[in-house]
Amino acid sequence: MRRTNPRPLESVMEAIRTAKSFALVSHVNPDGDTVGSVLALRQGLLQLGRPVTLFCQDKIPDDLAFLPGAEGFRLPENIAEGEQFDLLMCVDVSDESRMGRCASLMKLAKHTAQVDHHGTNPNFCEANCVDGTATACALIVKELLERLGCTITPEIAKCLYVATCTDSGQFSFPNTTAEAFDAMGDLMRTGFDLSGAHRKIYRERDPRQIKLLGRALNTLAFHHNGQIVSLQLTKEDMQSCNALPEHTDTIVNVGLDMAGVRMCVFARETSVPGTVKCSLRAVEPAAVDKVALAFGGGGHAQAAGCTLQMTVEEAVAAVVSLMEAELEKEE
Ligand SMILES: [Mn+2]
Repeated sequence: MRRTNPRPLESVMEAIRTAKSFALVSHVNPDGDTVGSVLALRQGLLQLGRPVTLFCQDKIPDDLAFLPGAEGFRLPENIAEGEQFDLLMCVDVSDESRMGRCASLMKLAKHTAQVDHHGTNPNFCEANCVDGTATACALIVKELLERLGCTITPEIAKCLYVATCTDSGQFSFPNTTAEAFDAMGDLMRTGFDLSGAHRKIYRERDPRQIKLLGRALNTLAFHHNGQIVSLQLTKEDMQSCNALPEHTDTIVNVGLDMAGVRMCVFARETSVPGTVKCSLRAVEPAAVDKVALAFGGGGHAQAAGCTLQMTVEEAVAAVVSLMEAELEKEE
């Protein structure tokens, strides 16, 4: 561990030392960081010889299911009569509402603690360690486990790697720090299977996703001198690939993977007749949130969405025309 200034983990460590049982909570719509961090923390706490239960209100995504212990997450509703925990720990949960229905577990715990890396966290637990400069919550968990005297096993390393890699855009986002790379060195020394873990999260796709992508790419069209890209799928495309809506999740991003492209819309017919879902993306500083908002949707500057009542062709034309207007504003 190369950090010279340790994080203020004392109150969290004290809460852990005095607890005989733990409940660990991941945030809603769980991502690699909240799942990987909880699973690493679980294995460390098990080394201390005390029972650990995991909770998340939503299903763990399929691409994270290979992480050790991922099958053990419980729904907050599946709590046994009279079940209690000494310490409930929130991991990567930026505020109480991010627990969703798991927030009801707070009152079943004798004490609460958290580790998090969202600077806006209001310190809603009794013991808090929030470091907004940490690349991923996993780096705080790693320091916590080391200071508790736990061994970073290859299985723990795999969880911490997946958490840090996914929250940093494979070590490319501005939140990527030297500490993240130092930590990776420590994790590599455990001998964990880096290539295998990377393949699980970034390469292995459901065949239906690839088939759908192929169909969507057949509709690839350029607008506004190649600065706007559109992609679309019909109900028939979905049915012939036997695909679910979740299999379309990353298609819109492919539209941005070309030089000169600044905005992309991916439009998909839903099972409701005449209803089209649109995903919008932009390359900074271009922004699509106002476009989504104009159609009653919403989101972030570079990732937004909306639902339109028209044909898929009409939806693409409508969104592209507002995208053009956005780009023309700056010209
Ligand atoms: Mn995170």
